[in-house]
Amino acid sequence: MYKTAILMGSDSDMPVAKKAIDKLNELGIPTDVRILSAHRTPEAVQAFAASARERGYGVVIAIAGKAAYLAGAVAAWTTLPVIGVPVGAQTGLGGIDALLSTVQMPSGVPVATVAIDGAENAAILAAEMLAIADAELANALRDMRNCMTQRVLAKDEALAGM
Ligand code: RP5
Repeated sequence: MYKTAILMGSDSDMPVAKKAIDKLNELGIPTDVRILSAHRTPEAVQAFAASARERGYGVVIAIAGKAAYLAGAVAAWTTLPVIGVPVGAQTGLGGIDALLSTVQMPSGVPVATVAIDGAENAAILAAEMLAIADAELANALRDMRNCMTQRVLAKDEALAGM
């Protein structure tokens, strides 16, 4: 199975990254987690991204806040799919800064951007990409979706009985 990489711009992004780590672990997807900053360690970002495919990664999740350049910087150095997670619901600008920095990639170098702090969805989207060529993972995703549906139906039923 391809590995997934979770990159975060700072250790302060860990509370958001944890949501992706937990979901990928739940799905049994091998995952490496790194702190790599587009601004503070640009050469390390380049080295990681340029060799990611040959080192067995299938998708990269890049998590960053403020002038969030990480996902775009990674995408510049690889043709692997890159999923960007803008961080910052708790900051002064509410993550709008990171959202716009991540989502507004110029044509030719895409970053698939999820919601502000939406790391769980980033993990699920990464799994869906890997499941294109992995029937067992596709089944796990279907089961996970079915469980979610059942939980919502149960809540609705409980509400109706009140
Ligand atoms: C970004 O700046 C990081 O991804 C983080 O979200 C934000 C703040 O970083 P710290 O100053 O907390 O290290 O590069």
